Amino acid sequence: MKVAIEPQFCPSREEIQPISLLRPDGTLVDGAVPTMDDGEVLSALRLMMLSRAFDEKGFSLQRQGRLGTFSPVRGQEASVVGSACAIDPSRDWVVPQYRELPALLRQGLPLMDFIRYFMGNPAGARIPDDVRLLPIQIAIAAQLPHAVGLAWGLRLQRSGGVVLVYFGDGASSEGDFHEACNLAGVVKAPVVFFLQNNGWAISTSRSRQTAARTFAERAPGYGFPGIVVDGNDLFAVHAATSAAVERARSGEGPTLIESQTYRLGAHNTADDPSRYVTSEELHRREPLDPIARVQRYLSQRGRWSEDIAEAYQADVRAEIQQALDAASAASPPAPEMLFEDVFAETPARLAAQRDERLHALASAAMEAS
Ligand SMILES: Cc1ncc(C[n+]2csc(CCOP(=O)(O)OP(=O)(O)O)c2C)c(N)n1
Repeated sequence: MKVAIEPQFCPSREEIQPISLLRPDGTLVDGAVPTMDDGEVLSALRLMMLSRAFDEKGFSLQRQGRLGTFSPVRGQEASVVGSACAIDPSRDWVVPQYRELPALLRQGLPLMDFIRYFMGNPAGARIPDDVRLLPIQIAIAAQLPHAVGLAWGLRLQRSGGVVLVYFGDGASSEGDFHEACNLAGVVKAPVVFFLQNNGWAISTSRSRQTAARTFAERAPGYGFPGIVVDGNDLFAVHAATSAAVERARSGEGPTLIESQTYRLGAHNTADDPSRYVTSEELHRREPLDPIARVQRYLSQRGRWSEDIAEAYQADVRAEIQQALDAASAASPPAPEMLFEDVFAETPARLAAQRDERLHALASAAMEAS
């Protein structure tokens, strides 16, 4: 007799609707109750506006040669800020990729340090001891195994801390993503995998990244839940991340959140998106701007007006200028700083390289004088 072989696990064709609480017009979805009060929404909005203003300033500084290549957050502010506001910086950690400035600031990193980092000053790479943050990671997905190791360690120490790790849709195609998810599921690491699906990995579109309907549905294969959330909706992101943090803190293990957002600009200051994004597509996406959505919500509650918007704008610009002035006034990096802050104790071979370099610089200075 012939046995019919039917696979038990098949990709489903069913449409997945992302979790959404706040509509683009600023009204709440029926029955939705925000997990943030007005005061919290206003501080989240300020952080989103600061991030947007920094993107603009940073682009012009990069063009003047005062800042290195950096990746703007533009379009993803609700995704980054909504998630970052769901953790407790006094015990939880952020493990970033490279497009999460407001999450770094919320953890307590001084903006001046971020600027110094992008000015090429190693002093800016030194994270203050009381700031629970790992360094910016440029090697795609390499931060994911680190995040799981950190989370597992926090669990073994019974610290109650949770790790929020950021990465992109492109990063999810790397082997590190699989290894990290697999281990996290096995040891029930208290980690929230926060995948920002911004439509692009530089010029590779989301449709070229995976044949799966969503990125989040990979999670059950590792033994933990996945959530798809409207990443331009501050409240949905905050609520979903809060639930995942709660789950991790109570010992139930990881969650994979796919935040469906959109990169409203260039990949970084070296990119020209007009070569691969049509202006029609950008035009279609502009109304989804996460900042305008929160402002509409607050206006409807009588908590936002043009005057308040102007005051916030002036305030964030002043904060950025102050940090920029401080970073520019700080002493330029000394040559030996290149060799510092990598190892707790400098290995002999590195010390030898440092001494050789300093000796060469001193000889060159003597010859020039
Ligand atoms: C291991 C590795 N491979 C390739 C690159 C080059 N690279 C830099 S950014 C990027 C795209 C990453 O896309 P995604 O993970 O979706 O994040 P996004 O930049 O969209 O936030 C690539 C391939 C890299 N930095 N590291």
